Amino acid sequence: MSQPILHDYYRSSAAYRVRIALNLKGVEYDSHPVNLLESEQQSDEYRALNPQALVPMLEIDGHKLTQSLSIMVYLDQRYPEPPLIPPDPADGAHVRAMALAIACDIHPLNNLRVLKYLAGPLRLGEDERKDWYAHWIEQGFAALEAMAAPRAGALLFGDTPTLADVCLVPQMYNARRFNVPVDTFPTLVRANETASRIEPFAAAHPDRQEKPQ
Ligand SMILES: N[C@@H](CCC(=O)N[C@@H](CS)C(=O)NCC(=O)O)C(=O)O
Repeated sequence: MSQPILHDYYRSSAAYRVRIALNLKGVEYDSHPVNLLESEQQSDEYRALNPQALVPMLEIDGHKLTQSLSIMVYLDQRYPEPPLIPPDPADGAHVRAMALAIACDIHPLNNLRVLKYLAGPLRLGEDERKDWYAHWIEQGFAALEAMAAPRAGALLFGDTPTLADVCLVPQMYNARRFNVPVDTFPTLVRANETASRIEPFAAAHPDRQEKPQ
């Protein structure tokens, strides 16, 4: 069976999640960059792979998988060690809630196609778009901080990496890239710093990926 292929973009935070998960599971893969700034995700060829025209997309075990959280659950079932979701049902629900708070309630509002729509049809200027971007991160991180703090350790849930940390690190990268202040979220900052020192997270960082020409 050939190696999995990740359709990837170095600065895509959803793809960054999947890179971290693949690295944590020790799964080697080939990266196929899709240049979002050149709208390669809109091509007929790519839409045939992913009708949503989004990265990531993972070809693995003869399957074509989309949606980063769904891909990570597949990886967790296919490669159970180390688990991304704690086995206790209530602990698992808590970890999934934190991951979903990022992946469903923060990230989609600041996606490239949303920002393009604000700039294009809605004619929002750069300052307004920056406010929009910061607003959803600040509101989402405030809630996540309150969710995480009671059960956090060095990471978002105890001291072992989970799906929640896998989603946090790319979102924190986005926040810092757009100069959104994060100092008021000490649990999130601590978890991000701890996770970023773990090699499977570090190796997935955008600075360590192939950049489009
Ligand atoms: N819910 C999807 C989101 C995927 C997504 O939004 N990908 C972004 C990059 S982070 C993308 O491909 N954007 C292209 C566009 O907006 O046209 C997932 O988790 O996989």
